[in-house]
Amino acid sequence: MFNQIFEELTTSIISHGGSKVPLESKFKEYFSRKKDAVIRSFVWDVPGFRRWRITRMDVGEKLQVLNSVAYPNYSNDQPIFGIDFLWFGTKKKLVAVLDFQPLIQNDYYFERYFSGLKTLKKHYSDFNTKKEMNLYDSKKYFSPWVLFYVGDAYNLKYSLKEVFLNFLDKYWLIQKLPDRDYKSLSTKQVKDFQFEYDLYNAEVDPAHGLFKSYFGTQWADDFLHQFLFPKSFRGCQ
Ligand code: BLA
Repeated sequence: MFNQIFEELTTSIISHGGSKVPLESKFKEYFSRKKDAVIRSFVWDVPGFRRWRITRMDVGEKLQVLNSVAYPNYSNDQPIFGIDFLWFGTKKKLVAVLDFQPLIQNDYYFERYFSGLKTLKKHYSDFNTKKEMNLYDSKKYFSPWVLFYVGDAYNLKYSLKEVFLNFLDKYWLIQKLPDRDYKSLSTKQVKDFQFEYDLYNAEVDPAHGLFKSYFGTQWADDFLHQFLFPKSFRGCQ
């Protein structure tokens, strides 16, 4: 599950000038003690971004995960790229979340950055899970047009790969928006919001328990604060 999407994302990053950043070995690949789970991560240096990370977790039929977050440079106030795909094979349950994660919730900002995502939201009507988010606050770093699917993977009308590729295309497009008279957030504001994103997510991320159960508390804490959300790490600049 998600192999093709992972390959497509990697290819697209490379075609946008991305190069791989070396990673500490315990974050690059880590096995559970019982060797029934493995988690692999990748970081890319992509023009226009200060960090683009991808994580895959493989627990066989029990669980497959593809998660990716891209933080634009502080000089750019565009939303953070975020996807979270989970496949619980034995339950046949797919959770798929794709969003342009907004730094702020306001119409002026939404008007600039969200026309592409709005179009996808209209088109992919399955990605309209009414279920309230119970772990995250849907007003914090989620847009009103978040593509959110929970359910049987086989009931999806569209292939997840197609949805993903269109989503990715729309995201690349917002990088090329002309300045016109757009009044962006300041570099300092972008930095503050991106830091707060890490702090907030390190607090609420539902993956922490999962990581703990497979990889132990120490590794789970390190992974959460040093890899997934490094600005939540005490001592970071
Ligand atoms: C839900 N994400 C989840 C759940 C898990 C993860 C275990 C609960 C699924 C369930 O039982 O229904 C797992 N999250 C992970 C993993 C990583 C992670 C393994 O960060 C890291 C490798 N989450 C994101 C990003 C988005 C996101 C970038 O990390 C947004 C695009 C969204 N995940 C998201 C949402 C839910 C979720 C909205 C549903 C939570 C809810 O209902 O409140």
